[in-house]
Amino acid sequence: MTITITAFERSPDGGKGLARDTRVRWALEEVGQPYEVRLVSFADLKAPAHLAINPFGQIPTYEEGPLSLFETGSIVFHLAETHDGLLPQDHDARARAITWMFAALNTVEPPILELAAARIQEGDRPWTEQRLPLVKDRIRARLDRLSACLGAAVWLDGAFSAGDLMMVSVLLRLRMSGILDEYENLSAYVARGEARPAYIRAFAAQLAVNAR
Ligand code: GTB
Repeated sequence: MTITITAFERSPDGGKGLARDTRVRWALEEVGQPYEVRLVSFADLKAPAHLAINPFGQIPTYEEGPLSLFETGSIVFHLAETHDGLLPQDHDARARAITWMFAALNTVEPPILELAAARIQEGDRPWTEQRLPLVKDRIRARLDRLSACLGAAVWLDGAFSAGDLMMVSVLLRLRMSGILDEYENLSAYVARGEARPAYIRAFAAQLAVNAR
């Protein structure tokens, strides 16, 4: 069955790969599944046809025959469960890899999203100058622990998994801030993720859309 995902017809990042369709593209490439992309405008996102697939009017979405999904975490988890390559077979190792997916989305990403909001949506507020250092320190509190946990390991728990795919994707959003450079092992971890052939293909595919 054909897999169709949605992505911005023009991503605000101009092709840096930060919009979340890149995470889904990466997972699809890791498991070797071909896919089609329906490009949507910001107006399309809030139109009834798209709201029927994602009630929040966002990308990415995933359609495969009668199955229609939204939420990047759920889509990547679905791909990892239905194909080999993104989750270990061993029951406990699988549970730990899934835990890292949740940790990426629920524990590490929220302060990173706060920083983006503080800069982009709230950048002109009089309190932004005072707020930014606080938000950055909340990110560092997470990265301090993540860095300690990763140590000198290649991936978070043995072989590369959907947990690493999600964690690397989340950390990539920090690159412009310079905070990632404060953590040598996390910078190297992200670079290893970006060097994976599946990531390179996913990045190139989204860039091809946004560089037009
Ligand atoms: N929890 C949802 C998920 O994980 O799928 C969040 C999805 C989401 O935030 N989608 C964003 C969206 O559709 C695009 S990815 N926004 C439009 C809207 O809400 O109306 C977030 C994003 C967008 C742009 C950049 N960028 O340009 O750097 C980075 C990340």
